[in-house]
Amino acid sequence: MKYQLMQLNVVGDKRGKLISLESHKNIPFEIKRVYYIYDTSLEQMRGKHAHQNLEQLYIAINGKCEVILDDAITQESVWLESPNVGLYIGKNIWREIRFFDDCKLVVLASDYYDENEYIRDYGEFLKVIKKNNDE
Ligand code: T46
Repeated sequence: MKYQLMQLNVVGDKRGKLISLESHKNIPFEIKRVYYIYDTSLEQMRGKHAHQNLEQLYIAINGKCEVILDDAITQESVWLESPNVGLYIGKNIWREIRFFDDCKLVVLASDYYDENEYIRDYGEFLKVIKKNNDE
């Protein structure tokens, strides 16, 4: 499964804490886009898709969230609940996200937004993975 929990270096002093994110230094891709999700609801799951060409890093800077990751063979659940932990997610991983405690999720992405590279149907996702494996 192409995901990794990454510990982010914290620079702290009596004024508070600071974390810096830099392409190809502590982030394993070039950051082309940053977006964030907030005002999240306990009842509403997000995600339910995979990306054919995108790598991302999730950071829960407030609250917590559960990310369910699926590579078409296994499903794993990862909890994010600290601003100094990032979750790297590679290409072709189906993900579903549940939010708790007013979670604010910052996402770094390796490319600009492109709806065409999303796979939003789980059956289609399984077909793409099978095709990739057959090639
Ligand atoms: C992911 C999770 C964590 C844009 O216009 N620009 C953007 O950069 C993004 C990410 C979305 N949008 C539009 C597309 C939809 O009309 O915002 C709307 C909501 O997007 P979506 O339904 O894809 O939201 P989530 O939370 O299900 O998924 C998003 C990302 O798409 C996805 O890559 O990993 O956040």
